[in-house]
This record gives sequence, C-alpha cells and structure tokens, in this order.
Amino acid sequence: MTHTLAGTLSEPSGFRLLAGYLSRADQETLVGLVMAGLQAAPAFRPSMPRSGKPMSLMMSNFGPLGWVADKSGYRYQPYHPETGTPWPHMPRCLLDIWSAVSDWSDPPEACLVNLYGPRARLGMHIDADEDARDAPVVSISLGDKARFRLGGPSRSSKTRSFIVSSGDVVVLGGASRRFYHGVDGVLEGSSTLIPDTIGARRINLTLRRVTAPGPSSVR
Ligand code: MD3
Ligand code: FE
Repeated sequence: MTHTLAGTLSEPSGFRLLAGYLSRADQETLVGLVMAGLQAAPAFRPSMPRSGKPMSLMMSNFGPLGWVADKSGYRYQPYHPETGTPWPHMPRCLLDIWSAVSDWSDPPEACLVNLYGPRARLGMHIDADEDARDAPVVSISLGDKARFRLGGPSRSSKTRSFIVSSGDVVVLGGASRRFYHGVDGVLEGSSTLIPDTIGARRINLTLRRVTAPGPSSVR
C-alpha cells in the first residue's frame, strides 16, 4: 500500500500517530476485506467477564488467533466463539502494514476487528492478554472519527485525548504498549467510507502478536 506521512506524532513513550497513513483507495480495500471477513466470521458482541454485561461494540477477527471475551474471561482462541469456525486468514495487506510500521520481525497473529455503532465506546483498559508483552500493537482506524483517550501506566495517570480519523495508523510500542487507553465515542457522520450495510460507522483494526518468542530466539 502506498502512503503519505501527513502528520506523524512520535513520543518518547513509543506512541506514534501516523495521521493520514492510508490513502482513500487503501481504506476502501480494507473495508472490502472486512466485509468479506464478516461473511465468514460474523460480528459477535463480547461480554464482560464475571458480570456478563454486554459490550457496546461488536467484534470479529482475522488470523490464526482471535480475541474473545465472555463471562469466563478474556482470551485468544483460534475459532469463532459462536460458529466454532477458524477465523478468516489475515489479509496480506495487513501483514504489509505491520512490516512497514512496526519494528517486530514476527508477523501479527491476530487482527481484532472492532465495530462501533453510533453509541459504542470502549472504557479505559490495558491490553494484557498477549504473551508477547513487548510486541507493539498497530491500530488502523476506518470510517467515522473517534475520540481516543491515552493515559499512562496506572489508572490514575493523567490522560490526553486525540481525534483519530479514517486512514490513521497508530503504533503502540515501548512503554505506551502498557498504557491505559480507551475510546470516548464516535463522531457520527464524520466519514463516508463505510457502507450502511455493515451496521457500524467506525471500524478499528488492531494487529497483535500474541505468542511469545521461543527460547531459541534472540532479540
Ligand atoms: C494504547 N481499541 O481493541 S486502538 C482495543 O479504537 C482497543 O478500537 C481501540 O483499544 C479502538 O484494545 C483503540 C488503539 C490502541 C490499541 C492498543 C493499545 C491503543 C493502545 C495498547 C496500548 C496503548
Ligand atoms: Fe486496547
């Protein structure tokens, strides 16, 4: 995929916002791939462990592993929680984006697809279900803009918010990998990218390395 670096914000924490990284054509390609993926692996609504409270966003995955959440906990597993079918394969262009923006030689094993309707949000949390704790997470935003909130290593750390737009790529590496973050809300109607048939106004893709390197690997 071709790209421009319209506005790159890099921070000592390892947080990088590559604003305008993907062209409109690339964004359309990704939406098409997500639509195809959802045919094979329909969006499911995860629920909070213990309480069982449903989350406001819907999810699916690509790749050998997918992130799921239900009453028994959060985990990665190789099959869809409702259909029992393996997740659709990871599209090559996502592997290419990972290679271009991350410094991690192993490919991502999971692409979590987050689907935001008008009222969906994501509370502040740390991504901690990956054994590869030091591998970055790469996030791709598509469709409506969202207010993204980045905190720090503890729940009480001060937070800042950013607007993320369609085509922006965020690399969460270094210390920022273990920072609290969340999505306060979606700016409804701020993009024309996503067709109504998807039933979501914003799509966020996160590429993740899940398994830790084996004992023979040197890093
Ligand atoms: C900062 N998704 O799926 S992506 C998630 O827009 C998640 O759907 C949000 O947080 C979304 O877990 C935000 C950006 C992101 C992803 C992982 C991070 C920011 C992060 C890990 C550490 C710090
Ligand atoms: Fe997260």
